[in-house]
Amino acid sequence: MIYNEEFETLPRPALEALQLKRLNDTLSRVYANVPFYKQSFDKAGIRPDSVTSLEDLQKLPFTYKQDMRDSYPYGLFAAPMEDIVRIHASSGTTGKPTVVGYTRKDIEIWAELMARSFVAAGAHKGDIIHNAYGYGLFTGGLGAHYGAERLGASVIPMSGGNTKKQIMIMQDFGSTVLTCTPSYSLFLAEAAEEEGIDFKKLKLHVGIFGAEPWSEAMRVEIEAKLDICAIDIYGLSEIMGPGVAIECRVAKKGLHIWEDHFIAEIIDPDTGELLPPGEKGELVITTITKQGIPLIRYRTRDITSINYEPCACGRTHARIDRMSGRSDDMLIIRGVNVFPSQIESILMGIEGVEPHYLLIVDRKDNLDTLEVQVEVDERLFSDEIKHLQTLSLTIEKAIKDLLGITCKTRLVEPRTIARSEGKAKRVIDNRKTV
Ligand code: DLL
Repeated sequence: MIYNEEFETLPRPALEALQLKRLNDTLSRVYANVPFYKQSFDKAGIRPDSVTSLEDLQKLPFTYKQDMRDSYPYGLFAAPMEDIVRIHASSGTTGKPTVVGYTRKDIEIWAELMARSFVAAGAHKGDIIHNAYGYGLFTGGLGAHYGAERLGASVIPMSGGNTKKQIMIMQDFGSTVLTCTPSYSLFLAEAAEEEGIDFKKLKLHVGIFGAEPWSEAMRVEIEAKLDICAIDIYGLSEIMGPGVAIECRVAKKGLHIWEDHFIAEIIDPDTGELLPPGEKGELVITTITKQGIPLIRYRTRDITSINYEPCACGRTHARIDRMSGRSDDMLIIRGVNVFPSQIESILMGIEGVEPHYLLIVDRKDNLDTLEVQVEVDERLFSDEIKHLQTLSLTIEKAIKDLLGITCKTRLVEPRTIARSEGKAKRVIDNRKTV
């Protein structure tokens, strides 16, 4: 089944012509309405009307997460605030989040692209969609919610957490589709087992999992434990939220990126050069229909490759490979984006803490864990133990308050953490991904 047969199966020449037209409209709009883009195009000597082919896109400068941070909160918006009907945000490299705004039309397009994504994953109107992505500033919850309603399915707005209740609802309400992070799906399965509930007896037939990296091995495990088909969905708040790309259930080989709304390029992250199909590099996305905050050549930092071969499902939109990592140091811990520098600035603001630390990320019982090892002032070690305990709690609370993640701290004596002569190794990530 295909949700929007006309657009999802457009022959490539027509699709590319549509992309060029929409690109030109977007370029004119950002040039006229966003001072940042006017300046950056002027600096590069480019006028919007000098872009006459999709190849010309390569002449345009990139947009970075830093540019969004520099224009915090609304500086890159291309529509007036009275036309913005929704605001979402995700973590940036400082305490300030990256802010995005949607016009009514943006929300409608997002709902349609999520509805397309649900159908590509094998969901349909009669499904009961159990949505355990978080509702709030994070785009996961509301993105999936609007898409499920657009499809005409029954959506259960569970949001994250409250695991026992999730299982009860899934069982009693007869949920047929599960949407959450892949790690949470395994956690749900284990929690169900502890409750003596056989997950395989639930009515679920498909899970639509994303927001964090996961591997093919993890898919095999999820499919076996939950007895469902596990589909990979990709997205990022800067570009829209969930539903930028999704695997189709028919081929389950690569994620179709909705090319009538986004132009994808794969570049060498070091040189910025365009790479040919099949080669791994950084995904760069240009939005071509967004009104609230259109982005030109946005550096996602996600590493993948692109494939334009026809797909067995009949969709003509290119497929990107499962994300195999990031070209920056962003970590995703229980779905929350975290930069080591954020933890560093929290630590450095706490009395008695030395500037040497190590973050150890692991996955236990299918949930991400974070241990923060940090050196503390020598005098604290000769002090009473309760002072160390208080300091640990202070650090854990500050990280929870500012970043929203739970961690364990391990205070160590000065000179315990290995020093490095080059780049300091701040993170040990023991989670298995690809
Ligand atoms: O995670 C949007 C989303 C919600 C996607 C629900 C899918 C499902 P952000 O919080 O802005 O948005 O984080 C975006 O998460 O740049 C990737 O590094 C990572 N990511 C998202 N989906 C996947 C995936 C949402 N399927 C960042 N595989 C992105 C690997 C993913 N990484």
